[in-house]
Amino acid sequence: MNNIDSKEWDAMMLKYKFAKTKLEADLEILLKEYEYKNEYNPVEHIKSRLKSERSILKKLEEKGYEKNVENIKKHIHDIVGFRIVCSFLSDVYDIVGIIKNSKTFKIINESDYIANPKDTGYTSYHLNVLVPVHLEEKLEYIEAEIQIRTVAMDFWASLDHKLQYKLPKEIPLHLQRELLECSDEIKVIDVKMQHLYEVIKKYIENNKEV
Ligand code: 0O2
Repeated sequence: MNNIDSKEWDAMMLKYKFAKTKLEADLEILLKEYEYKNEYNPVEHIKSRLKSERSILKKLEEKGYEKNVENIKKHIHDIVGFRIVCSFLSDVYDIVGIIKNSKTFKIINESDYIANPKDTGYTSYHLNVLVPVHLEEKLEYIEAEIQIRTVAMDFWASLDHKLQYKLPKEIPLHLQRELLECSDEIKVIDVKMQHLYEVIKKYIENNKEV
């Protein structure tokens, strides 16, 4: 399936691995600093992964490109993937703000699929960043994708992934519609939880002992 020279493949993947390690450390610093300053941790959990060889080649094929390292670097944007799952809607935008304001990464693309959901009903905020990796002889910028979403969005995306996204064939239209409906219902819950969060915060503020 892969006719790319194995040494060339390993060298490419090693750099993505370095970028993943670097991004992990940088994000941890940014988020811990935020937590310290605000006495609040917006993160429920973080997942990271390196895309498998099979998924990389499948995606390249679907996009219609010839299998070579150059095309992988140019057209596959999520070999290093991070998912930051947070509690409330406002946390998503706060985290996006922290990453965008950081001098550590270069932002090369952003997609607000919360304001503009995908046709499937998928919602999340995507940031594509360049991670600076200091190699022995030079500095290289390696691409990574960070997905930021609430637990509710994550719940929908995980189940959708299982039900639909990875299936080779299109699922029937009425099932697609039901998935879309679930996404809409989840959106309503996210907005309600955000409202509750703000009301509770105000309540605590007003009832603080002086
Ligand atoms: P996996 O297995 O999660 O890694 P790109 O695909 O990046 O070249 P595109 O399509 O504009 O270009 O990228 P996008 O939409 O910003 O990001 C694609 C990723 O978003 C997917 O990666 C999924 O992780 C997620 N995603 C997008 N649409 C859906 C959806 O309808 N349902 C679910 N569950 N996830 C979605 P992969 O590599 O396709 O999959």
